[in-house]
Amino acid sequence: MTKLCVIGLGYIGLPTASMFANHGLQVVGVDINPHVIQVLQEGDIHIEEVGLKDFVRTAITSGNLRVQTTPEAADVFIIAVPTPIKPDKTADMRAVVSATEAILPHLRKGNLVVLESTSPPGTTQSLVRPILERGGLLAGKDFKLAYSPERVLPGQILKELVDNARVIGGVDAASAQVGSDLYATFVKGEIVLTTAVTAEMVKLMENTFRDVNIALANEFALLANQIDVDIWEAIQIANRHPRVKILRPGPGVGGHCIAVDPWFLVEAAPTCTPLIRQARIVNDGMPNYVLERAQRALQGIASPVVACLGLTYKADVDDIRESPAVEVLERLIHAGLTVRAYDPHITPTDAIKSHWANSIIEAVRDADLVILLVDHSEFKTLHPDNLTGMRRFYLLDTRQCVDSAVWASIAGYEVL
Ligand code: SAJ
Repeated sequence: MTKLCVIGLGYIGLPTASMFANHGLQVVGVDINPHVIQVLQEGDIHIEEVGLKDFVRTAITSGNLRVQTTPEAADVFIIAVPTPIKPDKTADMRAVVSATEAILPHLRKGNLVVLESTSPPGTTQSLVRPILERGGLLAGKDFKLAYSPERVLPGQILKELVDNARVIGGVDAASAQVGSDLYATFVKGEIVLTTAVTAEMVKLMENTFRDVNIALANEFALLANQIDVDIWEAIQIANRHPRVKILRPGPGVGGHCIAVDPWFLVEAAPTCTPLIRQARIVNDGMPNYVLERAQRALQGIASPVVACLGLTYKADVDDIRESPAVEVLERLIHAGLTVRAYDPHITPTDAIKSHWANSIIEAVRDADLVILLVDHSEFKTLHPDNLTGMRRFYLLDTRQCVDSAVWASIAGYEVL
């Protein structure tokens, strides 16, 4: 029986640890946050993800998954800790460093260490490897070392963990092979073997591809607004071309991945990445554009009240990290407007509490403008009749969320 130690029990580590456990492996899940461990031990989870609560509970009650705050000896160590971005747009690798250092006292001959955290190219070889070799064991010779990025979509993690193709990059071919054998425990998609640095680059390229394409859609939206074209209709028609697939414009790109990862490529080679940098700038500019559109819609209104519907970074998740919707909210407040916000997927943080409404009705009461910032399922059926109590009827839909067939003829409805 292989014993695993998974360091980091967040959006990736927790499903991964549970997945291995539910496939019969002995797993120790480690998180430095005692609150996370307590919540898990009480049979709950600290994040929202479809089907995850029952999945984790099954893993824990089977006895195959134990959770604790420190690592212990195991055959395999998986590092799945956050790699956020610093204010200067370079990667903050402190969690990877401390997770690797925490493994070091337990590292034995024959172990496999896999880094899953999204990381700048070269991290496995140049950052993780030297730390692990401090104890005298050599990567490739005494223990195996590989990089295998997670590529799952929040909202579909349990499905994509199994079905997606998986890339495993080793510091040598044997490390990649042992890593592949491990993930074959549950991965049904193709498992592709390569070098560690290629696997790191692949992960960053995927998210950068999406970021650049969303930036193009956003730029089209700005342009369409200036020349009075309905961007959604234009995209729909353009996408009938067999080789065109324009993504969806919106209030910006959020989440812990796509808004962050392209910067790791810019950091690696600033002079060859102007397009990647510019795409980030375009997407980061969208919350301000939403503010401008809101101000335009509110022109001439004294002491306007704005209702924001949706604060998460995208639909049907509870994650507000890097959320453009939160940034729009902050900008509206900063601009001196009275703002109320509602999101059915979150409990308000302290920063948001004073602007919080407990329902759509409460949020829109006496408002002069409603801005739809996230296309949550709950908002898709929003009907003009639900917006009763507004002082002035006006909806700005930044996500093409509501049914435009119902709304198009209604005065006071506009899309991004
Ligand atoms: N967005 C748009 N327009 C679109 C698509 C997305 O504005 O057409 C916005 C979303 O609203 C959101 C942001 O982009 O704010 C990112 O959302 P997303 O659904 O594109 O991606 P994430 O961040 O939830 O997950 C991505 C995925 N990467 C790719 O699709 C290439 C996922 O597979 C990765 O595993 C994940 O990043 C990650 O962890 O890196």
